Amino acid sequence: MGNYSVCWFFTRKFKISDAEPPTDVKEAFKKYSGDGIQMTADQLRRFLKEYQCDDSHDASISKAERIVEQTLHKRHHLAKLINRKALSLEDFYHFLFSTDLNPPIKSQVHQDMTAPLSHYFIYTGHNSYLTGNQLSSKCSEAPIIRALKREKLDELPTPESLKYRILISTKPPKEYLEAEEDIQSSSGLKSRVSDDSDDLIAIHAGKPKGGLKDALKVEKDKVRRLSLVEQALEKAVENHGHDVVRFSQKNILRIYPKGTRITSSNYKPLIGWLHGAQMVAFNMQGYGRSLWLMHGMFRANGGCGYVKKPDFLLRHGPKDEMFNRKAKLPAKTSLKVNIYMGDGWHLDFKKTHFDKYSPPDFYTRIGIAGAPVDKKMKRTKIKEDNWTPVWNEEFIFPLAVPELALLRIEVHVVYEREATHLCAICYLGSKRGADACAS
Ligand SMILES: [Ca+2]
Repeated sequence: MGNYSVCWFFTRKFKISDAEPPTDVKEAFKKYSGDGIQMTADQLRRFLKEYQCDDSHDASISKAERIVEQTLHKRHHLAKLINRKALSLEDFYHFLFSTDLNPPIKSQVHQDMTAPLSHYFIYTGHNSYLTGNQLSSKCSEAPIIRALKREKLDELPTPESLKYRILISTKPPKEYLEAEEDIQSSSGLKSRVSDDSDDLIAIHAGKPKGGLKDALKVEKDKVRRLSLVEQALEKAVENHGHDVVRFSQKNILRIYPKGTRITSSNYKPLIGWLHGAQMVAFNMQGYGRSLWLMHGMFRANGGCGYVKKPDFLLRHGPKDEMFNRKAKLPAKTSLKVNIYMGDGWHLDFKKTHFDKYSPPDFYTRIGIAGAPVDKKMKRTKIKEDNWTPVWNEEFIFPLAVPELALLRIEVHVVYEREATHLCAICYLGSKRGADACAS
């Protein structure tokens, strides 16, 4: 990592320095360890509860003991031989960096899963059987299996009642249509048990007859699923935003990528979510910022494939007012984020990957994807020639619609090769998510 050749006879030397823990980490260690030398399991438990706001049932002494043990085991291969049951500052710093032991968002379902399906955003793939682009790539079940492994794809009437089932959004099979023993339920949902005892559940897919306004009509005692291509949604929200939100309160609205996205690229998902669209269908085999937002969003609720829609999308005002994404709402809260440093990239990339003659120059872009009033991107300073950049910069984002705000963190290098981005995105739609990201 230290020497870079400039010419065949000349090399540039760069000091290799291990970044030390940020001041905030040192101060927290000092505060909770008491003596500033070792942090016991009980002291770590207090840190988790008070500082990390870990209010889960498992913020207990046994959890803290397990963390101490695992951290020591990871850092010191002979942990069993060292008779120590407490963390040093370095151990503590290592724990904070660990995505296994200190994940930014817990992989735990914590939202109510018993409301009707229309109350949820649902992780939805589009042409997920394609392995690459939309025209010439091969069909395979592998991308679907991969997508299912990434997030479970189950669905209908409540997520809870559909546990362990897979719902595929498609035209019903012929045998299903021919079957006479369909049971029409009062909600308009059809269900039938097929021979191999897999439940088939279908929602009537309403093809828009007449204008868009007609298609968005909410019918009494009947739920429908309406599919709109991305441009149709854009048009619909410009002219009938109010109707779109109302439709999606009771019915299922699916948005899908336009046909010209032959490279399996994706559209911006927020316009759909801000109008309550449950199924913002994506080319999961694609790549890029929109897909990162999609994955960030669905990490919110344990990666189960469902995220509860915020209440304001499910209700209307006394004069039938609906949520209006363009409204200039006042900030409800603000999010403070400290960007301390980056580490570990030298393990993933060759030392000349970004720049032949010197270590990379990293900077971070940070911001919010969400309602137009909250949307913002800022950036840190560029840290030149350092594989372990230390930024120590603070950012504050006022949020008017925190329920639908996603925190975007992207690390860039100034001399990019093949547009390499290193990225992390997480969702702030729940208190738990916001705490995790803010801490
Ligand atoms: Ca450089």
